[in-house]
Amino acid sequence: MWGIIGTWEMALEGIKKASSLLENGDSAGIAIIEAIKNVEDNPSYTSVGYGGLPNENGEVELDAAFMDGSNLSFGAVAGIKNFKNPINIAKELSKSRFNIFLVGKGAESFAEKSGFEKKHMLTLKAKKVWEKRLKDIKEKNLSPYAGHDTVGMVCLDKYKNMTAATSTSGLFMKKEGRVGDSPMPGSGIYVDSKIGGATATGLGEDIMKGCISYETVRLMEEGYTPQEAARIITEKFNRKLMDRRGVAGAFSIVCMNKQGQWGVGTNVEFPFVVSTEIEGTKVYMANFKNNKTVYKELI
Ligand code: SD4
Repeated sequence: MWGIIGTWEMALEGIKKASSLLENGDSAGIAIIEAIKNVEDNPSYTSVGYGGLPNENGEVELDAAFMDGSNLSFGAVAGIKNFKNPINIAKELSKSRFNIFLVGKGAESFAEKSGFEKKHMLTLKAKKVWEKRLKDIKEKNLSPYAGHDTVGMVCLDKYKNMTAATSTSGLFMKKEGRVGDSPMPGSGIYVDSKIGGATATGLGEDIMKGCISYETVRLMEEGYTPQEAARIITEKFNRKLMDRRGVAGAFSIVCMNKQGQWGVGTNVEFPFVVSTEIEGTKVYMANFKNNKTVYKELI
């Protein structure tokens, strides 16, 4: 049995590619990286990799993480500039015993020394959006932070190994050096091949307060199905944020267990993509209705 689940519709092409790799017997490590790279390389997606929206200074700073659920190896970069595929660098770091999570200049010099491909990641389109937002913030008193999507995936291969990976440009108009949940183990990403994996997307500042990827995996370990685990964590955490802070940022989780069963939890409208050996590739739309996650297949 193989399977892969990913956040947002932008994951579709990459997931299709990963599915054929998994079907042909490639590993979850290889398949997930191909899927994430597909999103990083597409300039029409303005929240991941090339074409990602910049920070308030107009610079694209990227976060990415990779986790191997078989040995719990983890690697991540944050706030990295001018490298084409941050996910490749995160995967490389996951092979090390020490220094597995590098930020900013340190991440860049590691990437340069290791020979990773450099690229100026700000597209003309992203620059125009940034310029317009600067103007709107000044003239219309608009919030600078609206609009942000991370690609996160969890993958299971035929050999029962699981991986998880994330890649994002983070919050549009973020402060220089700001890091979200996506590269943080337990918050934006977690996987254990003996249980399952989860990944989150949404407002990193809030997601970090609940370590919701780890919590979802923990509930699966306790015997909950992925759908129950994702739903319970989402409802509980949303309530907690509302009770304690009076406000809850948008967040969503997707997860998969070691049998290839999957789940979704969200407090907003949230499309996601799943492909398994049994059900093929499908796009779903999840929603938060009466404090519960509901979802349906998109045609
Ligand atoms: C962050 N969680 O940096 C990311 C952004 C995101 O949907 O996923 N948005 O906070």
